[in-house]
Amino acid sequence: MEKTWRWFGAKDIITLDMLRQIGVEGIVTALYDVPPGEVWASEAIYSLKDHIEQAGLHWSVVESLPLAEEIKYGAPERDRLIENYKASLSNLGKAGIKTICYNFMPAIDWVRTDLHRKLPDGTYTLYFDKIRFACFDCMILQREGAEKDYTTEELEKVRLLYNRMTEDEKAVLIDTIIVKTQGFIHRSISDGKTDPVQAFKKLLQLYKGVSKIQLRVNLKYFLERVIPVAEEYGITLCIHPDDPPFPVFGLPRIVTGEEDIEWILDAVDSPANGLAFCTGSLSAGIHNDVPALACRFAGRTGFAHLRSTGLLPGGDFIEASHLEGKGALIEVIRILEKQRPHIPMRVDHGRLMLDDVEKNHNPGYSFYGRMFALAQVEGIMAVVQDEIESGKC
Ligand code: DNO
Repeated sequence: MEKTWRWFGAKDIITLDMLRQIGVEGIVTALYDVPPGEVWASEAIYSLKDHIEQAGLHWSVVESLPLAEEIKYGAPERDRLIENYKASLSNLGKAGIKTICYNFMPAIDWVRTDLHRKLPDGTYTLYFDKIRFACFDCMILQREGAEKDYTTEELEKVRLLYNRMTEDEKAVLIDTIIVKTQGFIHRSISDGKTDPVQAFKKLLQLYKGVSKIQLRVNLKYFLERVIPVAEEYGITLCIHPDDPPFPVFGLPRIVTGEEDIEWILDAVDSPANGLAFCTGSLSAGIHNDVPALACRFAGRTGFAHLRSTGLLPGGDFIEASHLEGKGALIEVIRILEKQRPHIPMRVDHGRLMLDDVEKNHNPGYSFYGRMFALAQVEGIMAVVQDEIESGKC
């Protein structure tokens, strides 16, 4: 697979020159300044593409070409927004960028409750703590009916936690769940001037009455219109699994495991309708056997995100080392290297280690931590290559 790296544009303190030195081959990036729903203009695409090429690299993957919420909850304006999406796709296609990642998570992208969980070796990782999450949901957000989603025992723990939390700790939890993890990936709740909890409540309101079935219907409506454009340009549009792959905030989730993925790929049965195989997101679902999913869907996988998680008692999960955990990267890499040797893959997330700790990296997107993980993944890839060449697998 091609070794790619998520790079956040010219303002990223991790420069393209640094990436060349650590063996990165392709860049995963986006026009981060364009709000979801607006057209990505050809000039802006070419300018970023040239900038990347001048550094001796190439723009391999767009992550993400984000969808306006209106497309997801099915507002009347969606047709105009889908036309804009099609225009962006064709501008990308004309510029030769053929792998495009997106997601269909309503209102909130990935969810974590702790961005600095200290490990025994002194490094830090990302963490999802179910009780801290429930505490935000029930006590801070005060979502209507939230209590129904938790057991009596969990709610008791939530109350105890809330009562001993300081105002500063509450502010950090809010910032972690709906601001810091969202702002850098095109989300609306990134403006420090607005009240994030109120803004998030409004966003949730948009999905009132949108069931899982309706959300699927809205995805199909979108795919039926955009996939023909992707086909015309040889683009693979790759849907990213929900992170985590279970319902949060009472919102429907439609990319959580085998049945969902099968449904999506069948909804518009075209190679242009593909999957971003994220071992990390999928592994956080107790119901998922990640290598089995890789076997099943390798043929429609256009992009891979490699990381792993460990599931813990009580519904928590931790982002594990890339060599451990339920992501089973050794097996998944063996499957993908055999069946999809040319697709781009990127190491997803990394620990905070060494000089990373002082830097203000986007959550999960450290330099040394990701470089370390890339080296681990490269090692696995080299062993698998050897197995394939020598006929051992
Ligand atoms: C966070 C990621 C997300 C994901 C996008 C894909 O690190 O899980 O940013 O890549 O949602 O569309």
